[in-house]
Amino acid sequence: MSYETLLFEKDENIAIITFNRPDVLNAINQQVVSELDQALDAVAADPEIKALVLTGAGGKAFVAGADIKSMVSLTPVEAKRFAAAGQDVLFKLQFLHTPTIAAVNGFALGGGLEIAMSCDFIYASDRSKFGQPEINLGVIPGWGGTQRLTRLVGKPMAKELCLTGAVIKADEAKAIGLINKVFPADGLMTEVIKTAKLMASKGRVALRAIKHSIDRGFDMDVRNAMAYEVESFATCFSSEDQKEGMSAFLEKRPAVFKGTL
Ligand code: CO8
Repeated sequence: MSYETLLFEKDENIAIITFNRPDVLNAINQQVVSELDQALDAVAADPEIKALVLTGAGGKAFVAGADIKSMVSLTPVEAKRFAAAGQDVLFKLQFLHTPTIAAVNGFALGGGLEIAMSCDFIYASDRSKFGQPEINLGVIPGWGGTQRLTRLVGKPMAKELCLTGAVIKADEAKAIGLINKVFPADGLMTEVIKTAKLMASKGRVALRAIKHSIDRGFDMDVRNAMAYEVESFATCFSSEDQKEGMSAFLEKRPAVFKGTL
């Protein structure tokens, strides 16, 4: 599969998708949305891939948002279609079975922040900047910003960011719980890949069960969420990985997970 707006590479058992429109700070148009959709399908279909990293080309931006040039003359119907298509792809990203990290290496604004928030967590360079500046364009976030941001940082902070369009630096983003870790720019990818490979060394069934238990459980009442966790826990016991993980512990050797049921 070849892409015009993305780079897709594999490094052992992790995949790296790089948004690759540096001339426009990797802004997202319809082509990027559909290529990202295809790339996520490719990740889901590849049994070797056990973790995914998303990042941006050019050193200045992760993604500076939806492409404003391609949005300026949208009708309400077209805007609805563009927003819905983006949301569908970001649900696909959020509910991918493999763990995902957003490696934010510059601006993550508007749709860019919405993509990063659809990953399991965000690592960022100390030069990164985050915001939902749609208010400055006379619109609102349309790819989940009002919802994912609120769930990550709480209502007052999400409202402040969306209502003012303020752009915050990496240290502030970390302080409000939007991102997990901040690294010097030249060390970001090394740290991201190290963490992706650490996750990829674990059992596939348990990785998937943890992701879905946290993501789906978060949207349920606590009793149903706990029941979902019980079912997910039990499912792990049908896997070779559970037998290998526990046997390895008892035999005092490192576990070698094969990811088979
Ligand atoms: N769309 C299109 N082009 C962009 C975008 C963008 N989002 N961001 C930057 N560019 C282009 C610039 O136009 C410029 O192009 P050119 O060289 O041809 O003039 C090039 O990238 C470099 O940008 P700047 O010269 O502006 O670089 P600066 O370092 O001066 O500024 C900023 C960087 C602060 C990031 C600035 O470019 C900026 O403010 N960009 C726009 C950020 C923004 O408003 N993002 C939100 C967009 S709206 C959105 O994401 C909604 C998502 C939901 C969609 C729902 C669908 C209906």
